[in-house]
Amino acid sequence: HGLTTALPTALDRGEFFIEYQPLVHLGDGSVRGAEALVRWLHPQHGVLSPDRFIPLAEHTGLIVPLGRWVLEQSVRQAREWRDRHGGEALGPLRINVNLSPCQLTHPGLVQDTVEILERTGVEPDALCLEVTESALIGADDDLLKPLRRLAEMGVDIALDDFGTGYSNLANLRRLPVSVLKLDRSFTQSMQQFPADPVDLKIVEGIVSLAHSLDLAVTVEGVETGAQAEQLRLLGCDTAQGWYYARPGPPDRLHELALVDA
Ligand code: G
Ligand code: G
Ligand code: MN
Ligand code: NA
Repeated sequence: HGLTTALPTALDRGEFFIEYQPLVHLGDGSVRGAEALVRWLHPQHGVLSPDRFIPLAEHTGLIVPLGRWVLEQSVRQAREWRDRHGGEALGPLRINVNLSPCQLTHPGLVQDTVEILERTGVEPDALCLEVTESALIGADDDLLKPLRRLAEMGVDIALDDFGTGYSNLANLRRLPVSVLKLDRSFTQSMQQFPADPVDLKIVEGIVSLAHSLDLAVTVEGVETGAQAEQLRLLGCDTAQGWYYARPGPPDRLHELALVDA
């Protein structure tokens, strides 16, 4: 239908834009970075969420140039935050960018990323690439090679939506990941305080395993202070969700970060 025909030219027309959702340190509440979330300002339909067009972009192959554009814009934005905000005490604000499985298999991924970091003067360790757990299930060495290269350079790799698929915990050891992003469903089960004892045990187990493998744990979808407190007590490191801020324009992130600087 309409979206399919409009998508190929949307990038050239400048119809995509990026919102940023803060990543907050659970220990001290400080803003440490943000996840980049792409939107499409469609001339007829208004703002479309990625769920509406990312699958289409993957299907048509546009995801490769679109993903490269998102990466470049987001890393430029991180550079701008660093220039304006400094962040000597906590380190520069970090930027998380989602990678679709098609980008993983595209041969230009490593070189594109290196070039973008060089052009912008952003350190690799200020960048985190998010890959879904399902994209890496059964991944062979060829698929993991580019991620390993990036990880060796200092880029963080996060396993997104962790815990939703058939998590193969033993498999974690061979993946070049340094962050687990715990799926929103775990946060939702922390609605009451105290939360369901079985869910508490599961999250406790995941956190303990992650930390023993030197992985940081980020939780998604935090909507209440009670959830944040529960997840902090369980040892989670970083949180993201409407309780802190909805995805928004880049200047808002800058303001949020300055408040507690
Ligand atoms: O904020 P929200 O509704 O917008 O995001 C919905 C989904 O879209 C999330 O699962 C997120 O991972 C995905 N997404 C957002 N931005 C990008 C992007 O730039 N590339 C890819 N591949 N996925 C994205
Ligand atoms: O990459 P990923 O699938 O995790 O993208 C995050 C998605 O979750 C986006 O659609 C974002 O808008 C949404 N989101 C972010 N914070 C919250 C929250 O606190 N509650 C809910 N229900 N959704 C959220
Ligand atoms: Mn994500
Ligand atoms: Na997610």
